[in-house]
This record gives sequence, C-alpha cells and structure tokens, in this order.
Amino acid sequence: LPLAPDEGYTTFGELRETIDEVVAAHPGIAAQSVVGQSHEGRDLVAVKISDDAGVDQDEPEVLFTHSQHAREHLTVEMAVYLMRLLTDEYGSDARVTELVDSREIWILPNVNPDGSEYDMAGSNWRNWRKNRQPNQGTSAVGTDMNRNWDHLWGCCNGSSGSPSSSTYRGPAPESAPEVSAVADFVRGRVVGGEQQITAAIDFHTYSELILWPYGYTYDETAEGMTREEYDTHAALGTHMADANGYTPQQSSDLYITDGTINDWLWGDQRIVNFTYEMYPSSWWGGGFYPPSSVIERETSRNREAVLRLLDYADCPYRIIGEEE
Ligand code: 0X9
Ligand code: CA
Ligand code: ZN
Repeated sequence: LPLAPDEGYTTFGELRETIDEVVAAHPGIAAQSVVGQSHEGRDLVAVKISDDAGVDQDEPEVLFTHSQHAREHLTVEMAVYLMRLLTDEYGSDARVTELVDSREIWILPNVNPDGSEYDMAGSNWRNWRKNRQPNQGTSAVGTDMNRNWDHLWGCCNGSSGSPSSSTYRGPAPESAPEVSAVADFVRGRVVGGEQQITAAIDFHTYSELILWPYGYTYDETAEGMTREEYDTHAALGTHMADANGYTPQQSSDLYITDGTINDWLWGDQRIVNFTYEMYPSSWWGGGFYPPSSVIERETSRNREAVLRLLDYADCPYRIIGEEE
C-alpha cells in the first residue's frame, strides 16, 4: 500500500532553515555556500565545518554527500544529524572538538533537491529515484545521478541507456546539472595540484551496507586500484562497519554499476571513499520509507563510524600500516 509522506522527514525548505540556524548559532565553525543549481533552480548547498570555517586552511578535507536518490530521505536526516553533532558537541566533546579543529568537513546535505521535493509533493510518496531533468524526444523524466559520473561512464552494463529506466545514465557524463556542479566543487578542492579531500562518504538507503570501489568490475585490483589501495578501502570500511553493524563489501558484490560517484571519487580524484546504504536492512523494515520515528536511532547509529573516517582522514593508508 502506498504511504502518505511522513511529516517527520525534513523538506527542502526546512533543510535550508536548519542550515541557516546551524550557521547562525556557530558562526566560527560553520559556513555555507552555494555550489550550483538543480535543474529546477534550487540551490545546491555545501556546509563547511571546521575551526575558522571562513578560511581555507591546510587540513585534510572530508566530503559527505547526501540524497543523490530522491526517495532516500533518511540520508538528508543523516546530514542534519552530522551538522548538529559537529557543531553542538564542539567544545564539550573532546574527540569532536579535536576533529573539527584538525579537519575541514564538507557536508552537501541534498544534492538532488528537485527529486526529494517531487517525491514528497503528492498525497503518497512517489517512489522517485532520479533527478527531474526532462529527456529529449520522450516524456520520460530524469537521470539517475549515480550513473552519470565521468569515470568509465556506461562502460559495463551497470546502467541503462533508456530514459524510462530508473538507472538511466543520461546522454553524456555530467549531463545532470547537479552532478556537474558537485563534480566541479570536488575538482575545485584541488589546491596547488593536490586534491585536499582525502576521504568521503556518499549516503544512500537501504540495506545496511558499507561499500567501496570499484563498482564497475568484480576485480579487487584494477586500473588505478593497487592491492594496497584496495586493502585500505577494505580495512577502513570494515573498521567503520564494526562500529555501526553494517555489512562491509566491495560495491560490485551488491551488483555491477558504472558511472557512480564511488568510482569517480576514487578513479578520477583518488579520494578514499565509501557508499553507506543506511537502514533498514531489508524491505521488511520499511524499504525506502521507514517511519520517521527511527530517524534519531538510525542517524546516531553512525556517529562512531563517521568519527572513525574523520580520524583516518589525515592518512587513510595508515590503517594498513602504510605512509603515503
Ligand atoms: O545503485 C546505487 O546507486 C546504490 N544503491 S541504491 O539502492 N541506493 O540505489 C549503490 C551504489 C554502489 N555501487 C554498487 N552497488 N556497485
Ligand atoms: Ca583546506
Ligand atoms: Zn541510492
């Protein structure tokens, strides 16, 4: 039975208000900027959390992206949780304080606002996944943002060339304005020839998994992925999964994908990165639409896991005993 949208989930308007509140309440350690616009013209917002948030310091940077897929609303709640955790507990929790002082943390709380709003706008949830960009020569709407990234785009039967498919890869890499804007933002973090972002998580639902690249091949090592680099992802993914009880695995163990942010962040930008598939573990827990009563439990569940990533962001390779 289709469910009516649950008022306990954050709308895009409420998200903007929450971001404004967080930044106003913590001006020294939180700042917001707009990195681009969605197809329908909504702002794509980045929240930066660090000591001296207004200044670009020489500290490891960490990226959290949320809501590439419209119906995965729990991931927006995860962004709200992280903004609050890293600001409210600054100055009282010693570990949070140390991490905020020594890292530059970028939270992109909703990279597909058109899709989210569309999914919430009816009398029932619409089960929408893609963005809301029209496609030429068809009434079928939307590109799957997580098939539109520019690393081996469309290579491997891990996406669809048909606009009516829920995994439509778009007519070209970065054809989705939201993907192009976020990719430009990430490329903009190359300073003095060096990518400043060392670690990233892209939040999705559902299945309770921690996934690492590559998704386009079943092979562990491949072009641009050495044994040491694979082992670093596997060790850090497993270390985080020990904290939240998710299942850690290479993303292709779930199924083959091409053009995901996962493969691009590693293959193109050399950023150690993970996809989190949040609660529930199966369709029986509510699938994409668990009741809002689970938000507090299922976001705070990831507190320790996310702090572990922030901790290793100074040098992810040290988890396997390598300096790089
Ligand atoms: O298919 C996706 O984009 C992600 N799953 S979801 O149910 N949230 O749509 C998974 C992406 C991770 N990559 C692979 N599974 N290969
Ligand atoms: Ca910096
Ligand atoms: Zn998803």
